[in-house]
Amino acid sequence: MVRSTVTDPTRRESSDEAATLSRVLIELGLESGLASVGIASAAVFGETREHLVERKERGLHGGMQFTYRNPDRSTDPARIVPSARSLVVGAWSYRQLDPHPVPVQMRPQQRRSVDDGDHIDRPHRPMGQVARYARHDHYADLRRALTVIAERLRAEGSRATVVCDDNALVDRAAAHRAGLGWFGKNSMMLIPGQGSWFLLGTVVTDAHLQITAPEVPAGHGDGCGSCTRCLSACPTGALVAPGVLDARRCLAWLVQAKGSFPMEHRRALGGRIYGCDECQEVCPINRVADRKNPPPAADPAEVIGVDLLELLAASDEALLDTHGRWYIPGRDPRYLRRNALVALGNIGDGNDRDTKQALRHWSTVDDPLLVEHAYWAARELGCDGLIGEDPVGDGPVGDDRHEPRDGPESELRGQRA
Ligand code: B12
Ligand code: SF4
Ligand code: SF4
Repeated sequence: MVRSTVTDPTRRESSDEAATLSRVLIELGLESGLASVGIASAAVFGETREHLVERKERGLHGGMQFTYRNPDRSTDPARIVPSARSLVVGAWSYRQLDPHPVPVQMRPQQRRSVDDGDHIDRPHRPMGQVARYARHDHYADLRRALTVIAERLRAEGSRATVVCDDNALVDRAAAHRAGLGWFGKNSMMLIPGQGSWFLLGTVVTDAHLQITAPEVPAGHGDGCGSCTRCLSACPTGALVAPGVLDARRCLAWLVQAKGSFPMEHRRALGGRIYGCDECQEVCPINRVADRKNPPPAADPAEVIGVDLLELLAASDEALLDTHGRWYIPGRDPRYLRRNALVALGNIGDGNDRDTKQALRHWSTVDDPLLVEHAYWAARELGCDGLIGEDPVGDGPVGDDRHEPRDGPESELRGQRA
Protein backbone atom coordinates (compact mmCIF):
# COMPACT_ATOMS: atom_id res chain seq x y z
CA MET A 1 0.00 0.00 0.00
CA VAL A 2 1.38 3.39 -0.92
CA ARG A 3 0.71 6.05 1.69
CA SER A 4 -0.89 9.24 0.41
CA THR A 5 0.88 12.50 1.24
CA VAL A 6 -0.59 14.06 4.34
CA THR A 7 -0.69 17.83 4.44
CA ASP A 8 -1.29 19.76 7.61
CA PRO A 9 -3.04 23.03 6.60
CA THR A 10 -1.86 24.77 9.78
CA ARG A 11 1.80 24.22 8.81
CA ARG A 12 1.99 24.81 5.08
CA GLU A 13 5.39 26.45 4.81
CA SER A 14 6.24 28.34 1.66
CA SER A 15 8.71 26.69 -0.67
CA ASP A 16 11.15 29.54 0.03
CA GLU A 17 11.06 28.77 3.75
CA ALA A 18 11.47 25.08 3.00
CA ALA A 19 14.49 25.78 0.79
CA THR A 20 16.11 27.99 3.43
CA LEU A 21 15.56 25.50 6.21
CA SER A 22 16.84 22.68 3.99
CA ARG A 23 20.07 24.57 3.32
CA VAL A 24 20.52 25.27 7.04
CA LEU A 25 20.02 21.59 7.90
CA ILE A 26 22.51 20.42 5.28
CA GLU A 27 25.09 22.90 6.54
CA LEU A 28 24.50 21.84 10.15
CA GLY A 29 25.01 18.22 9.16
CA LEU A 30 28.26 18.96 7.32
CA GLU A 31 29.52 21.09 10.21
CA SER A 32 28.75 18.19 12.55
CA GLY A 33 31.07 15.93 10.59
CA LEU A 34 28.79 14.24 8.05
CA ALA A 35 30.51 13.59 4.74
CA SER A 36 27.36 14.03 2.74
CA VAL A 37 23.78 15.10 3.48
CA GLY A 38 20.71 14.87 1.25
CA ILE A 39 16.98 15.38 1.57
CA ALA A 40 14.30 13.09 0.18
CA SER A 41 10.56 12.64 0.40
CA ALA A 42 9.24 10.28 3.08
CA ALA A 43 7.09 8.26 0.70
CA VAL A 44 6.99 4.48 1.08
CA PHE A 45 10.01 2.63 -0.40
CA GLY A 46 7.85 0.43 -2.59
CA GLU A 47 10.64 -1.05 -4.72
CA THR A 48 12.75 -1.97 -1.70
CA ARG A 49 9.68 -3.50 -0.04
CA GLU A 50 9.33 -5.74 -3.09
CA HIS A 51 13.04 -6.62 -2.93
CA LEU A 52 12.77 -7.56 0.74
CA VAL A 53 9.73 -9.77 0.17
CA GLU A 54 11.14 -11.40 -2.94
CA ARG A 55 14.58 -12.08 -1.41
CA LYS A 56 12.96 -13.47 1.71
CA GLU A 57 10.89 -15.82 -0.44
CA ARG A 58 14.06 -16.98 -2.19
CA GLY A 59 15.76 -17.58 1.19
CA LEU A 60 18.48 -15.01 0.42
CA HIS A 61 17.96 -13.38 3.83
CA GLY A 62 19.37 -16.54 5.42
CA GLY A 63 16.98 -16.23 8.37
CA MET A 64 18.04 -12.65 9.17
CA GLN A 65 15.41 -10.48 10.84
CA PHE A 66 16.54 -6.83 10.80
CA THR A 67 14.64 -4.99 8.03
CA TYR A 68 13.35 -8.34 6.74
CA ARG A 69 11.22 -9.01 9.81
CA ASN A 70 8.51 -6.58 8.80
CA PRO A 71 9.08 -5.09 5.34
CA ASP A 72 5.86 -3.04 5.56
CA ARG A 73 7.30 -1.29 8.59
CA SER A 74 10.93 -0.91 7.53
CA THR A 75 9.94 0.68 4.22
CA ASP A 76 7.43 3.19 5.59
CA PRO A 77 8.89 6.27 7.33
CA ALA A 78 5.38 7.17 8.60
CA ARG A 79 5.67 4.24 11.00
CA ILE A 80 8.49 6.19 12.66
CA VAL A 81 7.00 9.70 12.59
CA PRO A 82 3.27 10.00 11.89
CA SER A 83 2.67 12.29 8.89
CA ALA A 84 6.34 12.07 7.95
CA ARG A 85 7.08 14.22 4.93
CA SER A 86 10.83 14.43 4.59
CA LEU A 87 14.00 12.47 5.26
CA VAL A 88 17.32 14.15 5.97
CA VAL A 89 19.90 11.47 5.24
CA GLY A 90 23.54 11.62 6.32
CA ALA A 91 26.67 9.57 5.64
CA TRP A 92 29.46 9.22 8.20
CA SER A 93 32.93 8.20 7.03
CA TYR A 94 34.64 5.50 9.08
CA ARG A 95 37.63 5.15 6.79
CA GLN A 96 40.89 5.40 8.70
CA LEU A 97 44.44 4.46 7.85
CA ASP A 98 45.58 1.12 9.17
CA PRO A 99 48.10 1.81 11.92
CA HIS A 100 50.04 -1.37 11.09
CA PRO A 101 51.83 -1.80 7.81
CA VAL A 102 51.93 -5.62 8.04
CA PRO A 103 48.87 -7.89 7.68
CA VAL A 104 46.94 -7.83 10.90
CA GLN A 105 46.58 -11.63 11.07
CA MET A 106 50.21 -12.27 11.91
CA ARG A 107 51.37 -9.07 13.53
CA PRO A 108 54.63 -9.51 15.47
CA GLN A 109 53.79 -9.30 19.12
CA GLN A 110 55.56 -6.74 21.20
CA ARG A 111 57.98 -8.11 23.74
CA ARG A 112 56.22 -8.77 26.98
CA SER A 113 57.56 -8.06 30.44
CA VAL A 114 57.34 -10.74 33.07
CA ASP A 115 57.64 -10.36 36.83
CA ASP A 116 61.39 -10.83 37.07
CA GLY A 117 61.97 -8.15 34.47
CA ASP A 118 62.92 -10.72 31.83
CA HIS A 119 61.40 -10.71 28.36
CA ILE A 120 59.63 -13.46 26.54
CA ASP A 121 59.87 -13.22 22.78
CA ARG A 122 56.87 -14.72 21.05
CA PRO A 123 57.37 -13.93 17.40
CA HIS A 124 53.81 -14.16 16.18
CA ARG A 125 50.40 -14.16 17.73
CA PRO A 126 47.38 -14.95 15.59
CA MET A 127 45.32 -11.76 15.34
CA GLY A 128 41.61 -11.95 14.53
CA GLN A 129 40.50 -9.37 12.00
CA VAL A 130 37.73 -6.89 12.79
CA ALA A 131 35.92 -5.10 9.95
CA ARG A 132 36.57 -1.39 9.75
CA TYR A 133 33.06 -0.27 10.69
CA ALA A 134 33.22 -2.22 13.96
CA ARG A 135 36.58 -1.03 15.29
CA HIS A 136 35.11 1.96 17.06
CA ASP A 137 31.52 3.08 17.80
CA HIS A 138 31.15 5.05 14.56
CA TYR A 139 27.36 4.70 14.85
CA ALA A 140 27.46 6.87 17.98
CA ASP A 141 29.30 9.60 16.03
CA LEU A 142 26.78 9.42 13.19
CA ARG A 143 23.87 9.52 15.60
CA ARG A 144 25.32 12.60 17.33
CA ALA A 145 25.59 14.46 14.02
CA LEU A 146 22.03 13.52 13.02
CA THR A 147 20.76 14.59 16.43
CA VAL A 148 22.03 18.13 15.78
CA ILE A 149 19.78 18.22 12.69
CA ALA A 150 16.84 16.69 14.59
CA GLU A 151 17.15 19.25 17.38
CA ARG A 152 17.05 22.11 14.91
CA LEU A 153 13.91 20.69 13.35
CA ARG A 154 12.31 20.34 16.77
CA ALA A 155 13.24 23.94 17.57
CA GLU A 156 11.28 24.90 14.43
CA GLY A 157 8.24 23.08 15.86
CA SER A 158 8.51 19.90 13.77
CA ARG A 159 8.66 16.29 14.82
CA ALA A 160 12.00 14.66 14.13
CA THR A 161 13.36 11.19 14.95
CA VAL A 162 16.83 9.83 14.25
CA VAL A 163 17.06 6.31 12.85
CA CYS A 164 20.31 4.59 12.08
CA ASP A 165 20.83 0.89 11.61
CA ASP A 166 17.93 0.12 13.90
CA ASN A 167 15.81 -1.91 11.48
CA ALA A 168 13.00 0.65 11.40
CA LEU A 169 14.11 1.97 8.00
CA VAL A 170 16.03 0.75 4.97
CA ASP A 171 19.02 3.08 5.34
CA ARG A 172 20.59 2.55 1.91
CA ALA A 173 17.35 3.08 0.04
CA ALA A 174 16.87 6.37 1.94
CA ALA A 175 20.40 7.49 1.04
CA HIS A 176 19.83 6.56 -2.58
CA ARG A 177 16.59 8.52 -2.76
CA ALA A 178 18.27 11.51 -1.14
CA GLY A 179 20.78 11.47 -3.98
CA LEU A 180 23.83 10.57 -1.90
CA GLY A 181 25.07 7.95 -4.33
CA TRP A 182 24.41 4.72 -6.19
CA PHE A 183 23.97 1.06 -5.32
CA GLY A 184 27.22 -0.66 -6.18
CA LYS A 185 27.35 -4.22 -7.46
CA ASN A 186 28.51 -5.24 -3.97
CA SER A 187 25.13 -3.82 -2.80
CA MET A 188 26.88 -1.01 -0.89
CA MET A 189 25.84 2.62 -1.26
CA LEU A 190 28.73 4.44 -2.94
CA ILE A 191 29.17 8.19 -2.88
CA PRO A 192 30.62 9.57 -6.14
CA GLY A 193 34.35 10.18 -5.76
CA GLN A 194 34.28 9.00 -2.13
CA GLY A 195 33.36 5.33 -2.23
CA SER A 196 31.55 3.17 0.28
CA TRP A 197 33.31 3.41 3.66
CA PHE A 198 30.29 5.18 5.15
CA LEU A 199 27.57 4.46 7.65
CA LEU A 200 24.15 5.85 6.88
CA GLY A 201 21.37 7.32 8.99
CA THR A 202 18.27 9.43 8.66
CA VAL A 203 16.25 12.09 10.44
CA VAL A 204 12.59 11.37 9.74
CA THR A 205 10.52 14.52 10.08
CA ASP A 206 7.08 15.93 9.36
CA ALA A 207 8.69 19.21 8.22
CA HIS A 208 8.25 20.26 4.63
CA LEU A 209 11.75 20.43 3.11
CA GLN A 210 13.18 20.84 -0.33
CA ILE A 211 14.35 17.54 -1.75
CA THR A 212 17.85 17.29 -3.14
CA ALA A 213 17.26 14.52 -5.64
CA PRO A 214 14.61 13.25 -8.03
CA GLU A 215 11.78 11.25 -6.44
CA VAL A 216 12.40 8.19 -8.57
CA PRO A 217 16.09 7.38 -8.56
CA ALA A 218 17.53 5.21 -11.27
CA GLY A 219 20.87 3.79 -12.25
CA HIS A 220 21.62 0.88 -9.90
CA GLY A 221 25.22 -0.11 -10.53
CA ASP A 222 25.70 2.68 -13.06
CA GLY A 223 28.62 4.29 -11.24
CA CYS A 224 30.47 0.93 -11.39
CA GLY A 225 30.69 0.89 -15.16
CA SER A 226 31.97 -2.45 -16.43
CA CYS A 227 33.82 -3.29 -13.19
CA THR A 228 32.84 -6.56 -11.47
CA ARG A 229 35.76 -6.87 -9.06
CA CYS A 230 33.68 -7.25 -5.90
CA LEU A 231 31.67 -10.10 -7.42
CA SER A 232 34.74 -12.18 -8.13
CA ALA A 233 36.63 -11.16 -4.95
CA CYS A 234 33.95 -12.29 -2.51
CA PRO A 235 35.52 -15.29 -0.72
CA THR A 236 32.25 -17.25 -0.68
CA GLY A 237 30.49 -16.09 -3.85
CA ALA A 238 27.82 -14.38 -1.76
CA LEU A 239 27.18 -11.70 -4.38
CA VAL A 240 24.98 -13.91 -6.52
CA ALA A 241 24.13 -11.15 -9.01
CA PRO A 242 25.09 -7.47 -9.24
CA GLY A 243 23.60 -5.81 -6.15
CA VAL A 244 22.13 -9.05 -4.78
CA LEU A 245 23.62 -10.65 -1.68
CA ASP A 246 22.88 -14.17 -0.45
CA ALA A 247 23.23 -13.87 3.32
CA ARG A 248 23.57 -17.66 3.68
CA ARG A 249 27.03 -17.29 2.21
CA CYS A 250 28.04 -13.82 3.42
CA LEU A 251 30.78 -13.99 6.06
CA ALA A 252 29.54 -10.72 7.57
CA TRP A 253 26.28 -12.49 8.41
CA LEU A 254 27.71 -15.91 9.26
CA VAL A 255 29.86 -14.46 12.07
CA GLN A 256 26.66 -12.98 13.54
CA ALA A 257 24.40 -15.99 13.04
CA LYS A 258 23.60 -18.59 15.66
CA GLY A 259 24.61 -22.23 15.49
CA SER A 260 27.50 -24.03 13.90
CA PHE A 261 29.62 -22.07 11.46
CA PRO A 262 28.86 -23.66 8.06
CA MET A 263 31.60 -26.18 7.29
CA GLU A 264 31.85 -25.16 3.63
CA HIS A 265 32.69 -21.52 4.52
CA ARG A 266 35.09 -22.04 7.43
CA ARG A 267 38.29 -21.79 5.43
CA ALA A 268 36.97 -18.74 3.59
CA LEU A 269 36.59 -16.97 6.94
CA GLY A 270 40.39 -16.70 7.17
CA GLY A 271 41.37 -14.66 10.22
CA ARG A 272 38.11 -12.70 10.44
CA ILE A 273 36.18 -12.75 13.68
CA TYR A 274 33.72 -9.90 13.06
CA GLY A 275 32.51 -8.43 9.77
CA CYS A 276 34.02 -8.72 6.32
CA ASP A 277 35.42 -5.93 4.17
CA GLU A 278 36.60 -7.83 1.12
CA CYS A 279 34.03 -6.51 -1.36
CA GLN A 280 34.95 -2.95 -0.34
CA GLU A 281 38.73 -3.43 -0.10
CA VAL A 282 38.92 -4.45 -3.75
CA CYS A 283 36.69 -1.64 -5.01
CA PRO A 284 38.60 0.72 -7.31
CA ILE A 285 36.34 3.64 -6.36
CA ASN A 286 37.47 3.23 -2.74
CA ARG A 287 41.10 2.87 -3.75
CA VAL A 288 41.10 5.98 -5.93
CA ALA A 289 39.30 7.92 -3.19
CA ASP A 290 42.00 6.87 -0.69
CA ARG A 291 44.74 8.03 -3.03
CA LYS A 292 43.13 11.37 -3.83
CA ASN A 293 42.09 12.11 -0.30
CA PRO A 294 44.14 10.03 2.16
CA PRO A 295 42.09 9.04 5.21
CA PRO A 296 43.03 10.19 8.70
CA ALA A 297 45.16 8.04 10.98
CA ALA A 298 43.27 5.53 13.09
CA ASP A 299 42.27 6.47 16.59
CA PRO A 300 44.68 4.59 18.91
CA ALA A 301 41.66 3.36 20.90
CA GLU A 302 40.35 1.42 17.90
CA VAL A 303 40.18 -2.35 18.15
CA ILE A 304 41.77 -3.22 14.83
CA GLY A 305 42.54 -6.80 15.60
CA VAL A 306 41.97 -9.15 18.49
CA ASP A 307 44.54 -11.59 19.82
CA LEU A 308 42.73 -14.88 19.28
CA LEU A 309 44.40 -16.67 22.18
CA GLU A 310 43.57 -13.82 24.54
CA LEU A 311 39.99 -13.87 23.31
CA LEU A 312 39.79 -17.61 23.93
CA ALA A 313 41.16 -17.15 27.44
CA ALA A 314 38.86 -14.28 28.39
CA SER A 315 35.84 -14.56 30.68
CA ASP A 316 32.27 -13.99 29.45
CA GLU A 317 32.21 -10.71 31.31
CA ALA A 318 35.46 -9.45 29.81
CA LEU A 319 34.31 -10.37 26.29
CA LEU A 320 31.03 -8.53 26.67
CA ASP A 321 32.81 -5.56 28.24
CA THR A 322 35.14 -5.24 25.28
CA HIS A 323 32.94 -6.33 22.37
CA GLY A 324 29.44 -5.89 23.75
CA ARG A 325 28.43 -3.28 21.16
CA TRP A 326 28.89 -5.79 18.35
CA TYR A 327 25.93 -7.85 17.28
CA ILE A 328 26.42 -11.15 19.13
CA PRO A 329 23.38 -13.42 18.94
CA GLY A 330 21.64 -13.58 22.31
CA ARG A 331 24.63 -11.61 23.67
CA ASP A 332 26.20 -15.02 24.12
CA PRO A 333 30.03 -14.76 24.08
CA ARG A 334 30.38 -18.36 22.95
CA TYR A 335 29.71 -17.10 19.42
CA LEU A 336 32.81 -14.93 19.65
CA ARG A 337 34.72 -18.02 20.77
CA ARG A 338 33.23 -20.06 17.94
CA ASN A 339 34.44 -17.45 15.41
CA ALA A 340 37.83 -17.27 17.11
CA LEU A 341 38.25 -21.06 16.93
CA VAL A 342 37.53 -21.07 13.20
CA ALA A 343 39.94 -18.17 12.69
CA LEU A 344 42.57 -19.94 14.81
CA GLY A 345 42.17 -23.05 12.66
CA ASN A 346 42.89 -20.87 9.64
CA ILE A 347 45.75 -18.66 10.80
CA GLY A 348 47.12 -20.27 13.97
CA ASP A 349 50.32 -22.23 14.43
CA GLY A 350 49.82 -25.91 15.34
CA ASN A 351 53.29 -26.01 16.90
CA ASP A 352 52.65 -23.16 19.29
CA ARG A 353 52.28 -24.19 22.93
CA ASP A 354 49.55 -21.66 23.78
CA THR A 355 47.57 -22.60 20.69
CA LYS A 356 47.69 -26.27 21.62
CA GLN A 357 46.66 -25.43 25.17
CA ALA A 358 43.67 -23.40 23.97
CA LEU A 359 42.56 -26.18 21.64
CA ARG A 360 42.94 -28.78 24.37
CA HIS A 361 40.84 -26.65 26.70
CA TRP A 362 38.01 -25.92 24.26
CA SER A 363 37.85 -29.53 23.10
CA THR A 364 36.95 -30.70 26.61
CA VAL A 365 34.40 -28.09 27.72
CA ASP A 366 30.76 -28.93 28.29
CA ASP A 367 29.58 -27.25 25.09
CA PRO A 368 29.24 -29.44 21.98
CA LEU A 369 29.27 -26.38 19.71
CA LEU A 370 32.68 -25.18 20.91
CA VAL A 371 34.09 -28.71 21.20
CA GLU A 372 33.24 -29.35 17.54
CA HIS A 373 34.88 -26.07 16.43
CA ALA A 374 37.97 -26.80 18.55
CA TYR A 375 38.33 -30.22 16.91
CA TRP A 376 37.95 -28.67 13.50
CA ALA A 377 40.64 -26.09 14.25
CA ALA A 378 42.96 -28.76 15.64
CA ARG A 379 42.52 -30.87 12.48
CA GLU A 380 43.24 -27.85 10.30
CA LEU A 381 46.44 -27.15 12.23
CA GLY A 382 47.54 -30.76 12.08
CA CYS A 383 47.51 -31.16 15.86
CA ASP A 384 44.38 -33.25 16.32
CA GLY A 385 46.49 -36.04 17.84
CA LEU A 386 47.10 -34.01 20.94
CA ILE A 387 43.45 -33.59 21.88
CA GLY A 388 42.29 -37.20 21.49
CA GLU A 389 39.48 -38.74 19.53
CA ASP A 390 36.88 -36.36 18.14
CA PRO A 391 33.69 -37.05 20.11
CA VAL A 392 31.45 -35.45 17.53
CA GLY A 393 32.96 -36.55 14.22
CA ASP A 394 33.06 -34.38 11.13
CA GLY A 395 29.58 -32.93 11.12
CA PRO A 396 28.62 -29.49 12.31
CA VAL A 397 27.26 -29.35 15.84
CA GLY A 398 25.19 -26.77 17.60
CA ASP A 399 22.70 -27.00 20.42
CA ASP A 400 20.54 -24.59 18.48
CA ARG A 401 20.84 -26.29 15.10
CA HIS A 402 17.09 -26.45 14.78
CA GLU A 403 16.36 -22.96 15.98
CA PRO A 404 15.84 -20.05 13.63
CA ARG A 405 19.16 -18.28 13.06
CA ASP A 406 17.98 -15.07 14.65
CA GLY A 407 16.53 -13.95 17.96
CA PRO A 408 13.41 -12.00 18.83
CA GLU A 409 13.13 -8.50 17.49
CA SER A 410 13.64 -6.90 20.88
CA GLU A 411 17.05 -8.52 20.91
CA LEU A 412 17.90 -7.17 17.49
CA ARG A 413 16.64 -3.63 17.76
CA GLY A 414 19.55 -1.27 17.94
CA GLN A 415 21.98 -3.97 16.87
CA ARG A 416 24.32 -3.51 13.98
CA ALA A 417 24.44 -5.71 10.98
C1 B12 B 1 20.70 -6.76 6.89
C2 B12 B 1 21.96 -5.95 6.79
C3 B12 B 1 23.14 -6.62 6.50
C4 B12 B 1 23.16 -8.07 6.11
C5 B12 B 1 22.73 -8.18 4.63
C6 B12 B 1 23.30 -7.08 3.73
C7 B12 B 1 22.52 -6.86 2.47
N1 B12 B 1 23.22 -6.55 1.39
O1 B12 B 1 21.30 -6.93 2.47
C8 B12 B 1 24.62 -8.47 6.40
C9 B12 B 1 24.71 -8.97 7.83
C10 B12 B 1 25.21 -9.51 5.47
C11 B12 B 1 25.29 -7.10 6.30
C12 B12 B 1 26.62 -6.94 5.97
C13 B12 B 1 27.22 -5.70 5.88
N2 B12 B 1 26.69 -4.52 6.23
CO1 B12 B 1 24.82 -4.28 6.68
N3 B12 B 1 23.03 -3.86 7.06
C14 B12 B 1 21.95 -4.57 7.03
C15 B12 B 1 20.73 -3.69 7.32
C16 B12 B 1 20.29 -3.93 8.78
C17 B12 B 1 19.56 -3.91 6.39
C18 B12 B 1 19.95 -3.99 4.90
C19 B12 B 1 18.75 -4.34 4.06
O2 B12 B 1 17.64 -3.92 4.32
N4 B12 B 1 18.94 -5.17 3.05
C20 B12 B 1 17.85 -5.55 2.21
C21 B12 B 1 18.20 -5.54 0.75
C22 B12 B 1 16.87 -5.68 -0.04
O3 B12 B 1 18.75 -4.29 0.43
P1 B12 B 1 20.10 -4.15 -0.40
O4 B12 B 1 20.99 -5.31 -0.20
O5 B12 B 1 20.63 -2.83 -0.02
O6 B12 B 1 19.51 -4.28 -1.88
C23 B12 B 1 19.44 -3.19 -2.78
C24 B12 B 1 20.23 -3.49 -4.03
O7 B12 B 1 20.04 -4.86 -4.37
C25 B12 B 1 19.51 -2.57 -5.04
N5 B12 B 1 19.37 -3.18 -6.33
C26 B12 B 1 18.26 -3.73 -6.83
N6 B12 B 1 18.46 -4.16 -8.08
C27 B12 B 1 19.76 -3.90 -8.38
C28 B12 B 1 20.49 -4.12 -9.53
C29 B12 B 1 21.85 -3.72 -9.58
C30 B12 B 1 22.64 -3.95 -10.83
C31 B12 B 1 22.45 -3.13 -8.43
C32 B12 B 1 23.89 -2.74 -8.45
C33 B12 B 1 21.68 -2.90 -7.27
C34 B12 B 1 20.34 -3.29 -7.26
O8 B12 B 1 18.18 -2.35 -4.53
C35 B12 B 1 18.03 -3.00 -3.28
C36 B12 B 1 17.21 -2.16 -2.31
O9 B12 B 1 15.95 -1.94 -2.85
C37 B12 B 1 21.32 -2.25 7.11
C38 B12 B 1 20.80 -1.19 8.10
C39 B12 B 1 19.42 -0.74 7.73
N7 B12 B 1 18.56 -0.59 8.70
O10 B12 B 1 19.14 -0.51 6.57
C40 B12 B 1 22.84 -2.46 7.29
C41 B12 B 1 23.77 -1.74 6.30
C42 B12 B 1 23.24 -1.98 4.90
N8 B12 B 1 25.02 -2.46 6.48
C43 B12 B 1 26.07 -1.71 6.40
C44 B12 B 1 27.40 -2.19 6.45
C45 B12 B 1 28.49 -1.18 6.70
C46 B12 B 1 27.65 -3.55 6.26
C47 B12 B 1 29.03 -4.23 6.05
C48 B12 B 1 30.03 -3.41 5.24
C49 B12 B 1 29.64 -4.56 7.43
C50 B12 B 1 30.90 -5.39 7.37
N9 B12 B 1 32.06 -4.83 7.08
O11 B12 B 1 30.85 -6.57 7.63
C51 B12 B 1 28.62 -5.55 5.35
C52 B12 B 1 28.57 -5.35 3.83
C53 B12 B 1 28.06 -6.56 3.08
C54 B12 B 1 27.43 -6.15 1.75
N10 B12 B 1 28.15 -6.31 0.65
O12 B12 B 1 26.29 -5.68 1.76
C55 B12 B 1 25.71 -0.26 6.12
C56 B12 B 1 25.95 0.04 4.64
C57 B12 B 1 26.49 1.43 4.35
C58 B12 B 1 26.69 1.63 2.88
N11 B12 B 1 27.62 2.53 2.55
O13 B12 B 1 26.06 1.03 2.05
C59 B12 B 1 24.18 -0.25 6.56
C60 B12 B 1 23.31 0.71 5.78
C61 B12 B 1 24.17 0.10 8.05
C62 B12 B 1 24.25 1.60 8.25
N12 B12 B 1 23.22 2.18 8.84
O14 B12 B 1 25.20 2.23 7.87
N13 B12 B 1 24.39 -6.10 6.50
S1 SF4 C 1 30.97 -8.89 3.07
FE1 SF4 C 1 32.50 -10.46 2.48
S2 SF4 C 1 31.35 -12.37 2.26
FE2 SF4 C 1 29.84 -10.69 2.31
S3 SF4 C 1 29.51 -10.16 0.16
FE3 SF4 C 1 31.18 -8.82 0.84
S4 SF4 C 1 33.05 -9.97 0.37
FE4 SF4 C 1 31.37 -11.43 0.27
S1 SF4 D 1 34.24 -3.26 -7.03
FE1 SF4 D 1 33.60 -2.47 -9.02
S2 SF4 D 1 31.56 -3.38 -9.34
FE2 SF4 D 1 32.03 -3.60 -7.17
S3 SF4 D 1 31.12 -1.81 -6.19
FE3 SF4 D 1 33.25 -1.27 -6.66
S4 SF4 D 1 33.16 -0.29 -8.70
FE4 SF4 D 1 31.21 -1.38 -8.39
